[in-house]
Amino acid sequence: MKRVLTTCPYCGIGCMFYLLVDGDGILVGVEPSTQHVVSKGQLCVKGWNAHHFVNHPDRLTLPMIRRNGQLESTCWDEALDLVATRLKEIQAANGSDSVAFFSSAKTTNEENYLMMKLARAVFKTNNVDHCARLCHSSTVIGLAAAFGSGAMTNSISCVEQADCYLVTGSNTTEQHPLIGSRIINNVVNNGARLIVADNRKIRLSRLADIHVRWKNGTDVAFLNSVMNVIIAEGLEDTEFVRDRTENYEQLKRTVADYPPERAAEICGITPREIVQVSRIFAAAERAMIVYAMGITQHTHGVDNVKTCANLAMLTGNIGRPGTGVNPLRGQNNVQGACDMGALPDVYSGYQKVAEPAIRAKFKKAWAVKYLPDGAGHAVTTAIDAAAEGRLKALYIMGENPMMSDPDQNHVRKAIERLEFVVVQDIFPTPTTRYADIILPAGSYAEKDGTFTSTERRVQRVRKAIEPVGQSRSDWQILCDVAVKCGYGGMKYSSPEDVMDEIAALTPIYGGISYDRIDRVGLQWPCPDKNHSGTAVMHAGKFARGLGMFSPARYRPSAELPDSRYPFLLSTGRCYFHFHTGTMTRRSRLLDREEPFPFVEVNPADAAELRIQNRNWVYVATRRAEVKAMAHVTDVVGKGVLFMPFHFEEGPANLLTNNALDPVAKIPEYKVCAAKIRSAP
Ligand SMILES: Nc1nc2c(c(=O)[nH]1)N[C@H]1C(S)=C(S)[C@@H](COP(=O)(O)OP(=O)(O)OC[C@H]3O[C@@H](n4cnc5c(=O)[nH]c(N)nc54)[C@H](O)[C@@H]3O)O[C@H]1N2
Ligand SMILES: Nc1nc2c(c(=O)[nH]1)N[C@H]1C(S)=C(S)[C@@H](COP(=O)(O)OP(=O)(O)OC[C@H]3O[C@@H](n4cnc5c(=O)[nH]c(N)nc54)[C@H](O)[C@@H]3O)O[C@H]1N2
Ligand code: SF4
Ligand SMILES: [Mo]
Repeated sequence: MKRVLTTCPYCGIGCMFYLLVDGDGILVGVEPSTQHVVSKGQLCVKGWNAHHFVNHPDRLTLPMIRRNGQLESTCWDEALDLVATRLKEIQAANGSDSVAFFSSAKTTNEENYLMMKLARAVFKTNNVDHCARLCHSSTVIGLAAAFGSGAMTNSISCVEQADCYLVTGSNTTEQHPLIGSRIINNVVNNGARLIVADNRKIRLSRLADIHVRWKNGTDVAFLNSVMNVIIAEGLEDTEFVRDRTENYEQLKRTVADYPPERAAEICGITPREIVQVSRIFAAAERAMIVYAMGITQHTHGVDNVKTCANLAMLTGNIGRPGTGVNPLRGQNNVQGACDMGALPDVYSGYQKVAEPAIRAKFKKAWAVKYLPDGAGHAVTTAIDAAAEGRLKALYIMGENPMMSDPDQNHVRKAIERLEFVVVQDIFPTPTTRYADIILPAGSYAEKDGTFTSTERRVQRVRKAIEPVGQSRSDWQILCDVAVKCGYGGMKYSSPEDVMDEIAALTPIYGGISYDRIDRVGLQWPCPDKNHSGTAVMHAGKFARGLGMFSPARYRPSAELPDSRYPFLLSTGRCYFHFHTGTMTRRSRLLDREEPFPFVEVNPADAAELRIQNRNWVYVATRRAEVKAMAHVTDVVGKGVLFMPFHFEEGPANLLTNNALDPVAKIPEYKVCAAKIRSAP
């Protein structure tokens, strides 16, 4: 039996494990790494099952081309030729920005770097983005404004050193299990204080000192009010505010408008709860804010993030172990996809496309005469542009927008209107159905590369088996396309070559190389080969110099319940499935645990509507109606419905609203108006 050390392909925690390969080259299991800094011999249920989907019979094994409306298998040469010629033709006819690229937080750093290089160097467009748009784009923008860097400020090991947590909009034990278990241990064993702010009774709320069940979408009012109390009671960290921040007067003025009585009314809680949270949080020596999608996926997502940053700075909880503002990044390599510049306005390392000196550096390195300077389309605005006929072609690698983007009918119309769609995936998906060409990719188990985890740790991914069928690694496919386009600057002998180029061009990755991260990954910023990486950011000095207080005012969500649609529908995830289910629903043991699309309904609402547990129901919004199984449970508050978006046969994203945050362009997945009735 061969044991190959690699990194989990599911969540951003980045556990490393061994893939077990038998004598016939078949994956037979997973064994946790006892040496790994984060997993320490543990994995969650998805990690334990991460080998199952790889050899599933549904794997895409041959390139496919659409002929007379039907997808037919073909050879690589024809498929790659057609990708190159059609994209070039469309561009020649409609201009560079008529083509867009969706990169992938499932794929490696090297592959994300290559896709953004293909878009920029070969196709001369900044239309490149990925699912971070749907996830932490508010964080990238909000924390960059406050601190000068959009990443998690601290490390996973720091979680054990906090003496108080504010967990808000993060279902930590289900979505980031190995961070959730660290919080539980510290609360149970060491008496750390725990504040949970979430409408749902998540697992952590059972252990919380206080669980605040405010109305979804009212975080700015709540946190402003918490800061109002802290200032009123003189609990702020005066020294930190004086020495390390700017714009405090502005913050003070803004939060003065949020006394607890007013905020409590907006949030649907009591003023007393606000005062309690303020005192617990401010009293802590090391208080840590942990947040995820409940904060970011709103039309005021950036405001939510800035408000979290304000609270951390006001109380001096940043730049030390056990503190910080910690956005838990979701996908295995979403941190890396952002770091690699699979974003419409930056190259790798957040180097701005708008800056002439940066463009000059990349022009020289990539041996091209021209690189575009204007920001390109985001995932969400690309879909809107396609719907309006402004975008003509889309190259999608490792994303499933038909199921993950908001308002599925809108997405379908947009994709149908495109002249040419390339989809590069490991499985058939609702998105491949609309492809003109499907390129079969190798999974994480079939290639070398790196993923960057939520704590900015760059770790190795290693090839354990040969690619299934004729599938090829994404990095090879992208290079092949570039060659077919006549570009000579994307010929590499291995992903390691690509990482050397990344390190040379990307200051925060300057010291990363495969030999240095052979066993243990390094945390960026790691500027040179002698630097040992950075566990805690902003110690002594923020990345931007002084921390910037960026006060925000409460703005209601775009679509609120009314008499016709009286429920607030919130969407998200469950423990056993991952996103659009392409991998977990093909893992027998995982799908068995949660086999049906479901909606959580509060018992009081269910009684009124005569809905019983496990009844089938219809959930409807202004956009569509979806059938799902009712889970009658007080996990959700009265008037709130919660649906995960994992199920193709009951897709939550038929229902969601594609209203966007004006700056981050992130959709409001967490709030829309809905109604529910029994299915006959
Ligand atoms: N098992 C599993 N794990 C995953 C994933 C998966 O699909 N499955 N996906 C990964 C990815 S990419 C991501 S981004 C993360 C997401 O991880 P999380 O963000 O933790 O997951 P969600 O279920 O989207 O939402 C979390 C919580 O936000 C709360 N919430 C909703 N609205 C609000 C609000 O207005 N304010 C506040 N304070 N809270 C609110 C919800 O009640 C919910 O409990 O998980 C990662 N891990
Ligand atoms: N309603 C609602 N919608 C949401 C959210 C929500 O909370 N509510 N959350 C949003 C968030 S946070 C996120 S991150 C997005 C996720 O949105 P997506 O990224 O679109 O969802 P995934 O299912 O992770 O899609 C990844 C695709 O990559 C494929 N894949 C896996 N490995 C590889 C590989 O090595 N190579 C290639 N080429 N393909 C591969 C998988 O088969 C799958 O089709 O969803 C968003 N959508
Ligand atoms: S916690 Fe995340 S990285 Fe670790 S095994 Fe589970 S899904 Fe994989
Ligand atoms: Mo995400």
